Amino acid sequence: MQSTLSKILFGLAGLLLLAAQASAAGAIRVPNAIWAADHLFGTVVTPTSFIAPPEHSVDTLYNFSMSGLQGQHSVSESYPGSPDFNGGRWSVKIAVFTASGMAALDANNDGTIDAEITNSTDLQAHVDAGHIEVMDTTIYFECPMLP
Ligand SMILES: [Ca+2]
Repeated sequence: MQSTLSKILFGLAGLLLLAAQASAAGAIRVPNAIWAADHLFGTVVTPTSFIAPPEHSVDTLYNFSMSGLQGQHSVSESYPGSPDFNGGRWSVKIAVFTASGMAALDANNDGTIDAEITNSTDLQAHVDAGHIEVMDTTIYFECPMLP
């Protein structure tokens, strides 16, 4: 019992230490993070997040981390140079592959998408075809898109 509690507390301390290190570092550069308009942008992860911003002040970022397939980077509907780009302020949506989507996009059934979706137009086509379901979240955060 006490051993378990010690492990939990030790684990929490480790997490806090990691968070402190990330905070001290300020920002973490991540190359090749976000697809938009067939270009793979890098980003800088910062601890900046916010709650319920006005809809016009954010762009949609589709996250595939719980999609059911490996190998698909996030996809953005907007990007630097696009007239409606909000500078890297994001509203996150979760994209999940359906059974027909997995059959279509992972034909060799190895758990990794055969060819990545590289723009929001193609993503929407897959949604319309029933390959992807999109779920809203209340996750909002800021990270830039770097060429
Ligand atoms: Ca595959």
